[in-house]
Amino acid sequence: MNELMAYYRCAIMEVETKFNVLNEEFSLEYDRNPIETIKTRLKSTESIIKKLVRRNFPLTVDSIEANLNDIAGVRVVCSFLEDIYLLADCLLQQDDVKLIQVKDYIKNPKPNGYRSLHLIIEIPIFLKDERKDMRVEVQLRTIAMDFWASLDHKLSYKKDIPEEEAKLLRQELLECAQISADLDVRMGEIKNRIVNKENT
Ligand code: 0O2
Repeated sequence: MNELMAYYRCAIMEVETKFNVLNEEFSLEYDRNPIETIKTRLKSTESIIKKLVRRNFPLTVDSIEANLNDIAGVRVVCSFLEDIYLLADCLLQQDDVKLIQVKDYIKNPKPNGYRSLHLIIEIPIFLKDERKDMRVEVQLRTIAMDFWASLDHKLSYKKDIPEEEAKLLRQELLECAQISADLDVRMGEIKNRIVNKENT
């Protein structure tokens, strides 16, 4: 288990570096950074066990590698919507990156209003005398989507809110998701108008 977790940590480092390289290149070429922040996390043993049990998978180390795609997580937060797809394309073009699954919760938001682009990718890590292909879940979202998701996360972990109140809060959050989606579009349009003015 310790070995497997170390491999996932290496995979996280590889993916984080790829995004840092892209950010650096964009900064040189266009004089702006598409990435605001990169957050990484390794799923805790407790969450791994819960997920295996929930999905009726065997509780073994091999089963973790075979059945779970989100042990290694990299979350990339961008200012603008278009940067999400630009970065995703740049990542997926790289010849050591294999796309396993795309979940586009921006084009198809979850019923609660959650939006983000999720990619499950496989990338190699090179050990002393072996190459291992590791799966990593990459979540790309805007600052507004991240802001929304962290509040939603807070609500879903608060178990002591009366159901009636929780229902109202979920409804409010759904409305805020729409407002923040509109804001993302408008901010992108303003940015493009500014860029176009600079270029004329
Ligand atoms: P944490 O703490 O972020 O790790 P799959 O993994 O594909 O078999 P799953 O788990 O439904 O199935 O995957 P999905 O839908 O791609 O979502 C996985 C992750 O996306 C979650 O991880 C969250 O990080 C985020 N996410 C998805 N839906 C929501 C949502 O409605 N609200 C918020 N705030 N985040 C969401 P974990 O493992 O749940 O948590």
